[in-house]
Amino acid sequence: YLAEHERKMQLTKEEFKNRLKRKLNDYYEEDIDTASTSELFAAISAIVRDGYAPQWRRTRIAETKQKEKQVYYFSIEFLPGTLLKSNLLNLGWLKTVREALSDLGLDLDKIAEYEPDMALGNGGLGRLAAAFMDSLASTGYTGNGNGIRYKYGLFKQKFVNGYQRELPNDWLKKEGHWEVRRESKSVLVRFGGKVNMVEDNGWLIPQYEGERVVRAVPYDVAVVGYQDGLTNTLRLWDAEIPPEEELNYPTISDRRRVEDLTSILYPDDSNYEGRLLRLKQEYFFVSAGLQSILDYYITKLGNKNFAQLSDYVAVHINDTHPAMAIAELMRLLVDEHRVDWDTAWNITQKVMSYTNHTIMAEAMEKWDVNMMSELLPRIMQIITEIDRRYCEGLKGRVSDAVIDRTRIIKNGQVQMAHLAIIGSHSVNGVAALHTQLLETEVLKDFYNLYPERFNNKTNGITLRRWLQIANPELSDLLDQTIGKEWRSDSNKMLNFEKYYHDTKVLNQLHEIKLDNKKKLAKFVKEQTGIEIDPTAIFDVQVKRMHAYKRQTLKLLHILKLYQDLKARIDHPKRVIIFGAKAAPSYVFAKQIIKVINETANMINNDPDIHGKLKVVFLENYNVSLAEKIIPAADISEQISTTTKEASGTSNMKLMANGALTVATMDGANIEIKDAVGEENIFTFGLNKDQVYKYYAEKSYHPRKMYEEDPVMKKAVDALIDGTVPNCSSEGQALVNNFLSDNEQFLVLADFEAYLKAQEKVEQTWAQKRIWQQMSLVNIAHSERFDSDKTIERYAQDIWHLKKLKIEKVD
Ligand code: 26Q
Repeated sequence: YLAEHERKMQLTKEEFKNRLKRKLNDYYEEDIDTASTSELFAAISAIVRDGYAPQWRRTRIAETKQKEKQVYYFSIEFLPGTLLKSNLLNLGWLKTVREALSDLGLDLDKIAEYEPDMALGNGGLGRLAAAFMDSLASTGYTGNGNGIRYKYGLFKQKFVNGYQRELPNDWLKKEGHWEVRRESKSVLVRFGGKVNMVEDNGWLIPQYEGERVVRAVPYDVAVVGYQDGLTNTLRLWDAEIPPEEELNYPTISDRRRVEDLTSILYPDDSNYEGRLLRLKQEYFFVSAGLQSILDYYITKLGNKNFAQLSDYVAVHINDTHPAMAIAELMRLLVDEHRVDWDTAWNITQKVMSYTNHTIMAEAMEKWDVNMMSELLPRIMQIITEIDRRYCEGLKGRVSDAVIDRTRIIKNGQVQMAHLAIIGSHSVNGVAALHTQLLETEVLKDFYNLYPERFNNKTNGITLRRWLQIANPELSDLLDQTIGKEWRSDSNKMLNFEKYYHDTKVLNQLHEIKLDNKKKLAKFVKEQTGIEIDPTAIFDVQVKRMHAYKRQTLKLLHILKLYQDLKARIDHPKRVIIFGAKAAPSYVFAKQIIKVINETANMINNDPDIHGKLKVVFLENYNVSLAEKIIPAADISEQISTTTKEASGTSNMKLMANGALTVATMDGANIEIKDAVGEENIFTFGLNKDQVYKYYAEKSYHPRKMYEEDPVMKKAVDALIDGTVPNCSSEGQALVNNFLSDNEQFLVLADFEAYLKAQEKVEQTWAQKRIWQQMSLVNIAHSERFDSDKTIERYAQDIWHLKKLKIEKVD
């Protein structure tokens, strides 16, 4: 074990080498030159765990001693990616370990490749939760993550014949886990059965009959803060059969049902399906999390007065998936701890806060009342009572129509967003436009009722991962120009603008980008066999596959470029790079993948094109792949239908790495434009009023646009006239969609403007110096989207946290 003072002692290369030798010997009886990559990974990760253990303990001790308020971030998804390099970076060990390994003839990056991504999330929402965990620890707030330890992470994507195939992601099979099983902190979660309310000393308490009891066992993952930050905990729950209940699970299928609870992450992004297992998952981690919070409050803080709970505890609900936390906290307070309803409701509202991540109707969770009554009878009673009191409280004060529109239970369904808003003191959107749309459109009734609850918290990203880890060359350039302080104080990045006219720095920027593009080209060659030219424009769209994100608009642009090149109309060399998973049940998204793959195949093998255009669709886009692609991007495609992308976060990552953005005025793109100025971004497309006008007037007639614009018609027709081979039914599906008056995402309406924006891209590309200057401005201003700053705003405005002070040891 390590002595207390060792953390402070800077790890030397020699000391690291000694520890590595010892670990390899102890674990595997191997030496450095005989150990396999997996053994090296396991040994190094063990050294890292020893490295953060003292700070993890100190953080726990300081928490219970100082009793500062803590936030519990409840999220059904956490998407941290790999942890080895980020833990090394945050410990201040990255450079030393890299050099020590290199002395030994080993490559840290190769060893780090062994680690499977912790992919317990789909996309933006899960990645944001992981960034917030990192930022809470790094800024000194005690933040706890609460989620599910899925046995299988998000599926692995393969392409077979251009079609997406899904493979299981059995991430726990590999060695060197970061998690610690904490059996002593297990709690019981109850499902099903019947409830009877019986009187006990004048108190109505529930008696359960025939319910199933599941044991929730936490696995804790350390969240290592940067440098002198805290080491916080991400607590992920696994479901097991309680030892004392073994007899109640006689058959294999009974047992299987318990395992199933935490077996898979639902692979849906922005789409909701009312599946029973999903409802079980939601209640499972919510109940376990809240029970462990109250246990801590009572035993560790020695507090029995729940009226003060909100002075010590904030629970954050990440989208509606954990919204049952509101009913479950009521249940625990009223039934288990005998707090009267009004007091309990007061406490609950003060404790809870909620983030909305979408305005799309199909993503809004609604659970069937009958399903919920059967699975969670007491919770359903409590929600019914919350709803009854909500309606009663408003009766006569507002119109019946407003009550009807905003109540929780309607048409036999529980509206989870309504529960989340009614039970919280804070409701936030994730970018300025998104919050504005919540207030004026989607949630306007609620905004009129409770304007003080609404606030904006524009998303952020962790620059540590997206610059320091993913782009060390650019990070070194920042060090050499503006000094190293930007690494802990991102405001300093603004000083990079001072180099706007510095030819040497502009050239260095160019060289670094070229270098990153060469590395990606090598990777692309290995993965796909496709040769790409590092001097071409690398045009990147990486995000989930979804109609509203409009990868189809990019596809039409590709077809137009291809047709031009065939007709000997010249364009600068371009490589279009896609990364995108489709939800397995999302037929249209899968059709888009097939069509893009066939288009890529056609173009990449057409000798007429002379390699002027390449299309690369990389398989299995995830955090690790993002770390390879993003530093190599020249262009960032952020082309969602205005009003549909709540924020977006890949836009921020790409900007930080010097890519120039082609953007609709949607989500956080607007704030990127505000930060860099109109002249440093390529904007295009319908604005929000034009989009809403189409919807309100039902005046969208794309077929007319198609008939009247020969360029558009030619690009669209390529999908059905045999130009793009091997996908006639999928191509037809896309065209039918484009031409329908019901097409919600207005792809053709933005086509012409998009081409114009891309022409501007080409003109700018020809002016290398201007391009580098724009890139420099984008890098400098990415400081605005540092998730450390976002988390400071949550901590101050919503959670009311103070920073924890850890006694320095020397
Ligand atoms: C709900 C019910 C049942 C099954 C699945 C779901 C489900 C799962 C995931 C619904 C939605 C999601 C994910 C949503 C998401 O990632 N939204 C994105 O959040 C980002 C962070 O705020 C934003 O930047 C993106 O704009 C938003 O699309």
